[in-house]
Amino acid sequence: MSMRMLVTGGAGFIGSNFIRLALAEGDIGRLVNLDKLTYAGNLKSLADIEEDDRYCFIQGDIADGDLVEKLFAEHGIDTVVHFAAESHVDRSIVGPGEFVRTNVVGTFTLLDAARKAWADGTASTRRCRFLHVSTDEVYGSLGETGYFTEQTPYDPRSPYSASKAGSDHLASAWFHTYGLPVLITNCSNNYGPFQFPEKLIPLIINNARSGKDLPVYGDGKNVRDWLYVDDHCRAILRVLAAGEPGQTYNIGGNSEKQNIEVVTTICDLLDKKLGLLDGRPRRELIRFVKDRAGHDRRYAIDAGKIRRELGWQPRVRFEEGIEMTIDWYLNHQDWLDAVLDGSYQDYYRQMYHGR
Ligand code: NAD
Ligand code: TDX
Repeated sequence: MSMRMLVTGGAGFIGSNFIRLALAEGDIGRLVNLDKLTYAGNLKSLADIEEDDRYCFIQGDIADGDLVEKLFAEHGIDTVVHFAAESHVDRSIVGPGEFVRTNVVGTFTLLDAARKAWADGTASTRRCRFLHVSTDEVYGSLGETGYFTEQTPYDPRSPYSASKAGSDHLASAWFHTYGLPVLITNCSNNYGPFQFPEKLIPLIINNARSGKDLPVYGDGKNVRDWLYVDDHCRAILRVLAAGEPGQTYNIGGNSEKQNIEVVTTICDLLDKKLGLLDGRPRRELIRFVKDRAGHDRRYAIDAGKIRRELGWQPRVRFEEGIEMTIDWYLNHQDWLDAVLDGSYQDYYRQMYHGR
């Protein structure tokens, strides 16, 4: 039977990539996208699918219980893919309240609406799934060696990761206590088309293209494990199709890089594609700035479980993915202009002023 799916946060980076893939390749009868359209959400990211008969968009807040319950009933939802969140670590340091509200209270509201909706017998007649999308940041920070597995104890360090850890525990509790068919995925840093240019990769592409400073926090040697967004979305479809409720699946890109390597790679590729900037290499724009408070040193995922049990592994190597991403941003200046409105420019000035 085709899925009747509620996607939350579908106007954001990963959610919009997921909706596009799910409509193209998933068995979808209905897909409702519930998104508040914060600064991070933009319907321009979904312009090519908005006419699809199976798709509808609802602007609203995941913490609005009445709205969420109405959506379950009206659309006969049997599958939830929960992306909606405040997602940027730097913002969580300056304003943690919204992270607790959306990530913790919002997740609770959705879990409870699913529990009520599926307790009416839906789950006995249809296959129901609640997939909670989370992050490797809940596991804390690694030293030079080792990997996060599904057994790694939680040790969140930022208000963002603490709020995600809280939401993961709620999701897990709704499985154990109420039998809600919950699946949790914890993935590493995503990159690719439609990522808001406050995150490292699109920020550096955007600034380096036009000759602005490139802020690198601390010594630039923090390590992230980069996952191409399409690979992540394919993993989510796979977990929905074959994952076991109550289980957690780690999803990683097998592409560990120091931040400084990522930044210099982008500079060199842009020099090659666009030519030098006034005769100078873009690496000269790099500025080492004050470190992020509580900056996790290294993240790296052991994605062995999802590979062994569900047959998923990443297809895109970082070298290919970063080139595709740069080309996408160079060809979508209209999208960048649309998402970078005045409020973001103010935030950016505030963040970097005096660093
Ligand atoms: P994003 O910031 O690009 O998008 C978040 C979306 O959620 C936006 O469209 C926003 O409008 C919406 N939203 C925010 N608050 C809302 C609310 N209260 N009600 C309804 N909608 C709301 O985020 P992303 O990078 O696409 O991340 C999606 C999910 O994946 C998040 O849960 C994040 O924690 C997780 N994740 C992201 C990454 C990454 O590298 N981007 C890595 C691991 C996990
Ligand atoms: O200007 C910058 N300079 C810089 O050196 C920015 C924005 C970041 N950095 C560093 C900090 C990190 O070590 O680059 C690394 C990546 O930073 P972000 O893009 O902010 O991502 P990160 O903090 O690692 O978190 C991301 O991956 C995990 C997402 O934002 C989270 O939502 C996800 O859970």
